[in-house]
Amino acid sequence: MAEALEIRPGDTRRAAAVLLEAERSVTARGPITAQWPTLDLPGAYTVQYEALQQRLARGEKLIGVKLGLTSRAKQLRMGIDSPSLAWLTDAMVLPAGEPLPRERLIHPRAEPEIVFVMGERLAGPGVTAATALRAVERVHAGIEIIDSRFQDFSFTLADAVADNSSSALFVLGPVGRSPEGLDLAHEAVLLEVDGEPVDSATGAAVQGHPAEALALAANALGERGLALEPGQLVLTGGMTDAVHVRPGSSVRASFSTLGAVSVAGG
Ligand code: OOG
Ligand code: MG
Repeated sequence: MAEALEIRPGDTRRAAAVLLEAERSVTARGPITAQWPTLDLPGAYTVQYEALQQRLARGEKLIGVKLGLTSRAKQLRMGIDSPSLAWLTDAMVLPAGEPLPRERLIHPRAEPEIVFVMGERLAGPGVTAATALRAVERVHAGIEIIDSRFQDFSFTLADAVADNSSSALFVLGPVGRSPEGLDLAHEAVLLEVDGEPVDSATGAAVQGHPAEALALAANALGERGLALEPGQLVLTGGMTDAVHVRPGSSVRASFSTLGAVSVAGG
């Protein structure tokens, strides 16, 4: 089996397949860069895109993108100081109220995020936070469940990008609000584990304003000839550090105007 997991430098398809297999078999592994030390960021995005193609080929539907490492709290925790972009598919939706499917997860962590639902197509270059926000139809609270395929969440930026930024699941809050009249820099979140407050932040933690993260995504996609499409979701990145979701525990994110989202640890 160990031999079957070998990744040869330059073999993006194989790297993608190995990461998807780690996810399927719920088995953490060492970083890809240990086997492929010259894997750079463009190469990592190629692995990530290849993994998306493999997900789509097995029937998953593309539903949007997620930003990673957009807040200082997340960047400090992971020791990485630049944001990343990754893909969301319908297989990553955890319906509100459903407990975490623990048997499918290695070491899940939860993080509160502000989520946009696009009303219009959006692609760079030149997208600003203001133009980005005008393309948004609704804003939701969300909790992302991340689950790195790497042991101890230990990785370089290239590893994490190849691993679709530790994507696993996300829960969308039930309240969807028009961005007009919302002050997302001041939108606050209180994160609680089993009813105990553990962290808090405002939308300003995410690149100064979550719409800056959205603009970043649109510009990065535009550079690759891609775009955000109407109806797609954009997770703008963890506002606080992520917290472990232990069996039997529950995590709740209460937002000031976007409502609350909870996840039971299963
Ligand atoms: C990388 C995923 C980052 C976020 O919101 O910052 C991410 C990780 O922390 O494992 O989803
Ligand atoms: Mg996240």
